[in-house]
Amino acid sequence: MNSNFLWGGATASYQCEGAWNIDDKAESMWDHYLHENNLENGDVASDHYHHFEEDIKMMKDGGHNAYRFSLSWPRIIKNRAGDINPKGIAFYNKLINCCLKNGITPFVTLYHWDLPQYWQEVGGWLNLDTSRAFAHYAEVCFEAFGDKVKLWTTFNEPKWFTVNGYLIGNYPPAEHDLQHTIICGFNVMYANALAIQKFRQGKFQGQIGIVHSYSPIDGIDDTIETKIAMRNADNYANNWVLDTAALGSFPIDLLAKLSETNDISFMKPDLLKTIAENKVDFLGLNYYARTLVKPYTSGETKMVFNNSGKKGSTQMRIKNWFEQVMDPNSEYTEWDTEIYPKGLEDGLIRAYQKYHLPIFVTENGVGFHENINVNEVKDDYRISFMNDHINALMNAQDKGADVRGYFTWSPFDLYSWMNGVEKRYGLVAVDFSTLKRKPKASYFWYKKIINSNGKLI
Ligand code: BGP
Repeated sequence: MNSNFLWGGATASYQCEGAWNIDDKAESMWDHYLHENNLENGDVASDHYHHFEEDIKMMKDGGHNAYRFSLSWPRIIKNRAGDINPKGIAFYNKLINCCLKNGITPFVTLYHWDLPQYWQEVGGWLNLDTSRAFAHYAEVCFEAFGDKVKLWTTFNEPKWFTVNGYLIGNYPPAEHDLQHTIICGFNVMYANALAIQKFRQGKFQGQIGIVHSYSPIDGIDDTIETKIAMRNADNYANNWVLDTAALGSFPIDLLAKLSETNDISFMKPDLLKTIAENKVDFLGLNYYARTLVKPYTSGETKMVFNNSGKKGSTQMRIKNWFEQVMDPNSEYTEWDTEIYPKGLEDGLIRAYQKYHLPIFVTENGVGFHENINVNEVKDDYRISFMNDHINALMNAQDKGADVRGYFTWSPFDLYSWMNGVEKRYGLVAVDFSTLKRKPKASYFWYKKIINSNGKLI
């Protein structure tokens, strides 16, 4: 492992900060949606807003040399006019300074899903003004923090929040509408390009990338039908984000297939030109699992995600595209996530061979129900998961992939989008009633791995 390799953990503002209405923060679409529907929310979450010094100290003591976190747009920009909230800027300055003081490289995500509600009210990502406003917000952040932050990413997982928000209906605004899914996806990729344009025009130092929820595609056999299904699945799951961000254009066969059923005339030439001209410097890949597919046989599109932690409820079939299958020989978590480290190795090699860009594994981890009322949580399952995935990363490096960092999701317990505080991912346990922190066994294990720079894997 190169001595500059980044070892750390990743979080998202909404999932850990709490302080949802403090210091003039505006409401986010998640605040609004969860309050309105009376669902478990992140009003307090891990209260990182008031505990960040303790959390960062814990990272430092755990050997981390980097921290991936996101900035909250509604904490920084007050309204649609674009007015800046100085208290929001002050908070993130404190957080970034704390990282630097502890020898931790800040790795900053501009958008991890907490859209300001004042933009959602005028159509959110269906409105191109939101894309333009995102570029303004990005520029405010580059100017405010650019002297200290050198690694930026625009969006966390455009595919995941677009599909969950507009197709599956799990996330706000909870729609089931393919046309809106396509418009949202396009406007987000356009916003990504606009933010990169601001970064280049302002001659800010450092690098800018995007984070993708990467699910490498495997097929059940080698038939031509399965290969077509794999290509459809890859276009659906990966290519519309990665090709567009890294190569500057949407896959042609994807656009052709979409235009059979939908109107894509809103993808105007001037917008496509901006996308083509503003590409990323690196890729952030979040890896949880691969997708194993077979050809579509029959039935309407059906997408059900396991939000209950009860095995066997996941289903994904896209009419005339592909169907997802579970591998009877694989192990799955209670949330139906396949535990498949080889997918990370394969995926890193495929992504590097296709895009020739540096890659950071920006999230990798596993969620469990855990009893934290013990002296130390003995999370051997997490240790074995991380061990096997870091090993897979190193195999990919050995085979030539330029992988520059690994961020575990998550350095401490936080709020999970659909499962609240039930589904724990952290290396440090958080008692959500007292907000006390306590390292789990995986924290000490990760520290040894980092201190050996991966040699102990
Ligand atoms: C990723 C998101 C994270 C995080 C993680 C685990 O897709 O970027 O924000 O939540 O998944 O997901 P969950 O909490 O739903 O299990």
